[in-house]
Amino acid sequence: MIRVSKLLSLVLRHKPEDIGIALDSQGWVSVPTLLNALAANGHAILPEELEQVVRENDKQRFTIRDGRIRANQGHSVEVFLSLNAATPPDSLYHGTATRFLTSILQSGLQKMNRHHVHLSADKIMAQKVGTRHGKPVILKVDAVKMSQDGQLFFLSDNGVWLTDSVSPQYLQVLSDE
Ligand code: HQG
Repeated sequence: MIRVSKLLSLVLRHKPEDIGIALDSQGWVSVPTLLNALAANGHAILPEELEQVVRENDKQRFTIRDGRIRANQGHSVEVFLSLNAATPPDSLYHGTATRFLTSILQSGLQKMNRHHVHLSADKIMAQKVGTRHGKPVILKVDAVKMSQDGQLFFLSDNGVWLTDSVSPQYLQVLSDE
């Protein structure tokens, strides 16, 4: 399951060309096209298996709708997800690795290879995201101040808060509690 999920992340967010598919401008590809391409590349899975992976994915990373599938966020390829701007909670969190701190506190959170900076409403999720990169540290983001200053936030279909960048003045390093 995790193997299929990782493969879906790869082809639906980053490298559709690796299995010879193209995503439409909003990131969708038809389910039969995807399944045929996966099979042709040595990863044959049944439609039911795909549906199960999507349904049971721990972070609800994908959506199947009207016979098509797409990733809900996290792309590096150009896609327009038509996200709606939304009002965030007062504080959001970003987990990163301690070795990135100096740079982040100097130049703010940048989207790096993705389309947005990814933020979460809860610290535990931020901790997990940070751990992916090394020794984790959590940054608290003053989302209410950012909104007041006119910066837009978007909420992905799977509950990830997205924004363009976060300047250092909105960041606070949380000490271990
Ligand atoms: C860091 C996963 C130096 C940033 C997660 C992060 C998330 C800077 C890394 C989603 C920086 C980028 C996204 C700066 C940012 N200087 N480093 N100025 N600004 N960084 O993977 O947020 O499992 O692109 O702190 O759960 O870690 O894929 O972003 O450490 O939701 O669904 O640059 O990916 O979801 O790393 O993770 P990433 P992320 P999935």
